[in-house]
Amino acid sequence: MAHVKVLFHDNCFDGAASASLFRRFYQSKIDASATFSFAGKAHGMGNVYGEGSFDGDENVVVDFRYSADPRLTWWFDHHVSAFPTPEEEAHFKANPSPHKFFDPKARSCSKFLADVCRQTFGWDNSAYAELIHWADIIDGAQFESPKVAVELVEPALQLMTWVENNQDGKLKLRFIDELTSRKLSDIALEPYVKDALLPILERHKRSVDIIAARANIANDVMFFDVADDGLDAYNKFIPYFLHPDCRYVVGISLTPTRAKVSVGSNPWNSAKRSVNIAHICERYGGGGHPVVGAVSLPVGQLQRAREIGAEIAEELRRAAVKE
Ligand SMILES: [Mn+2]
Repeated sequence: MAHVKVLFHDNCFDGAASASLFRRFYQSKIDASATFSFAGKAHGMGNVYGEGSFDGDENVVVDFRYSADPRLTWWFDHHVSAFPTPEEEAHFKANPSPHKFFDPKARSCSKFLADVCRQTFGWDNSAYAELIHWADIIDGAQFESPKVAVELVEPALQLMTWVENNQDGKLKLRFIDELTSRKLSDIALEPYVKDALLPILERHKRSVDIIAARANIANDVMFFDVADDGLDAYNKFIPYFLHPDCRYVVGISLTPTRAKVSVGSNPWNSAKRSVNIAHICERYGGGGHPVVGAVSLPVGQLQRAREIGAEIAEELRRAAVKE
């Protein structure tokens, strides 16, 4: 019996949905008897695929960066910074595989994977239409308004918030399983989600107040530093909810494992942008998408993260003035 190891973007709705969809696809079109294991991956500097990452008969990466490791057999990603080095990009181009797919224009890995597997392998994924729809809205930041994204009334948005905060490995697996076996509104009512969300939503409300207090706005760019506030995760749409007119946002935060510079552009501001945030972040060892990205540093380098954040905010302010 083949064992399929799936590595996915951790603490991300699109990552969990992609992992869940891949399993259903594989069971339905490749091997119904395969066994599966899952491991979440977080962005970081250097080689993120350590020893033991690719220990399955099939090793699959979804919604996360490429690896030239010959043991990688399936790959789906849409991150602009999917190739941390030119060598990896060259490797991908020189080694075309019928099981490795990359589209930096795709809004979500979930919809990309679902579309590719339908077109290429004849996979009927109509049973998962609700999940694919919401993963695409969430990862593509296609919410109607910042209010919808911050008030979190929709079950899918509650699940997005839960997955971004959940650190329980067993529940990650349960969640990945349920995403493609139950309705999103039913999962959102499960005690493991509902009970965990209560304090998270409380903290969410508090984080709106903290970010409001820390916001520093100039030239339509908002800069905020919550590293001293114990706010390690927050809804990335809060800045646009608070200041709908701002074009770019740079935030500094401190998690137990990293000092983080988050960079974003306002999805509800349609004026043309002259910068590519992924490229800006790449200059500092980070990455992401043209419209949102991040730079992660070790916890001990918070001061450096603050300097990088200030530099990026300055660069965005210069760009915003001209736009
Ligand atoms: Mn994604």
